[in-house]
Amino acid sequence: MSRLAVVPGSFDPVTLGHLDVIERAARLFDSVHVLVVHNPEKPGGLLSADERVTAIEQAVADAGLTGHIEVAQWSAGLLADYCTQVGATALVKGLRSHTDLVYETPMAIVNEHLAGVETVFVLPKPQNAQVSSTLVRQVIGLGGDVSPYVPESVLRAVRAR
Ligand code: COD
Repeated sequence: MSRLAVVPGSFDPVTLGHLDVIERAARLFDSVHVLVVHNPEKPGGLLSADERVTAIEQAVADAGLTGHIEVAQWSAGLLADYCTQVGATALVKGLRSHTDLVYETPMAIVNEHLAGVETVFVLPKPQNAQVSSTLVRQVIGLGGDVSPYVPESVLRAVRAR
């Protein structure tokens, strides 16, 4: 049986930490949907949903990960409903610290309850563990260099603005 996993996030913008998680998910599952989800707790932002999708698609291609990875977006409600709609059996999320685990645990329990979907947590490489989209947005906003933290596709999207 073919196993599909969803890697959800705000991805504003996608970082090398996110890519680390996506690569691990791609190694563990037959196919992966990277899902740009509207997070009402994080309004506004750097890139539009379409720009986030494009940046992820290009980063995945640049990393040679094409084949069994699709990038999509979802703003129609519960993440659990997307998983049911596409037949995903797992969500893959990254843990940077115990704070992420505290934030993610209730969502993992509710998603299992709502859709029977398991949440699989993966740890990034140490050099990616401190990277966050929030940090990247702050550095960009203050005119700094984010090239150590994001894929080339994000640098292109920011330059194009
Ligand atoms: N290393 C490893 N993992 C990382 C890194 C890094 N450097 N940076 C981010 N991550 C992980 C995060 O821990 C998270 O798992 C994922 O990548 C996405 O991160 P973000 O910041 O892009 O996205 P968030 O945290 O805003 O998450 C948005 C979601 C929509 C995924 C989240 O809010 C969610 O799961 N919502 C569920 C909506 C829902 O259905 N709610 C009802 C019941 S749960």
